[in-house]
Amino acid sequence: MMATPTSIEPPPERRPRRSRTRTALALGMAGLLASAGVTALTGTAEAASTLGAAAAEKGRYFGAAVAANHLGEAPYASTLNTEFNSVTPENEMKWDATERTRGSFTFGSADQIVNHAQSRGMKVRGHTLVWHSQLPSWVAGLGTADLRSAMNNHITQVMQRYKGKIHSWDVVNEAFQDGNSGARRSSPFQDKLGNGFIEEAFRTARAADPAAKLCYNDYNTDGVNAKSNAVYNLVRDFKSRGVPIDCVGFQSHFNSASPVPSDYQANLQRFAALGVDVQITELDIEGSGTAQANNYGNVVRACLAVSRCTGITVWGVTDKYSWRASGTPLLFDGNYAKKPAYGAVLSALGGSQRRLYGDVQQGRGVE
Ligand code: 9MR
Repeated sequence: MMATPTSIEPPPERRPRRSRTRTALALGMAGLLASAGVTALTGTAEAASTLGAAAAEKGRYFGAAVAANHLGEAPYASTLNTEFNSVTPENEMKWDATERTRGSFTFGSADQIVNHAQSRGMKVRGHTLVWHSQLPSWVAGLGTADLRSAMNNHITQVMQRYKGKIHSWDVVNEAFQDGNSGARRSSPFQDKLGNGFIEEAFRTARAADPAAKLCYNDYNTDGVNAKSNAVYNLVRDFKSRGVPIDCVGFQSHFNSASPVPSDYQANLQRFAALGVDVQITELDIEGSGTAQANNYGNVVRACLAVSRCTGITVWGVTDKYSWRASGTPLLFDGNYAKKPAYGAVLSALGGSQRRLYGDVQQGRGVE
């Protein structure tokens, strides 16, 4: 069977519409080829060949955390631009980046990422407004009344800067303790403003940018446990009292000590049943090869099985710049080559990798 090399095809948007007869013939042929182990043929409806496009066909986004200072690296930018349709600034929107000195806001690096994304039609997740970490020391030094007004001002200024440009905001990040207590974590906000600080932050956030989805985001909440129960109770309480909250972010940082929980999907589902979207916000899974690929595939399938799981963000583009690079937890290796995990994610999303003409000549399969 001759196959036209994909590389000479125009992109889908410039291809003429096919007649119904041709499509039917092509589909019939695709069936025959599928039974011969060939996944697709030029001339059939093509599976999406990038993470973003495949996720979009499932009504989801597929994003990556990005760092402004890597955008000038050609393979970094081209991998980002080709594969992802959402970005999260990895550090650039945090308090220490945006308001290092009280009342003096700096948005240069965050602007760079937002502009990069907007000019390419990518969504932006805002990360993060109220968090105990990466917090300039002046915040911890404030008294209660000043801290309240500083928190609300910070939320308002940062959100208004990007009003209308942010799909979802991590309004409050990591407010609960690890372990079995289900208690709040000590932070300047918790210690001085008390339990009500989360509600106050969300109310302020809703007023600052009513179009943005407002998320609570945390780690070690990926399965059913004391910490996720505490978050669940918070969200249930907010929904019952009309406190604005639209989504819960599950960071999903996994490794052998903290594997993908067997009740991951069930946990996502129970939150969704409260009437919020769920998002996988910082996914990375340490490991390599088939084991890593299988874990990634399972995470993606869990999200797709939950209708309110609206998107997945991996916490970086390449292993090279991961916050835990030695664990090689991402989808592209340090040379931007696609790892087995990439293939598992793409295939779980219903996509398929495009083969080049050289692959056809060498019998590696065709499209
Ligand atoms: O990936 C981020 C890394 O570059 C920073 O040094 C670190 C500082 O705390 O934050 C990392 O991102 C964290 C995210 O903002 C919140 N969840 C945990 C992430 C990994 O530590």
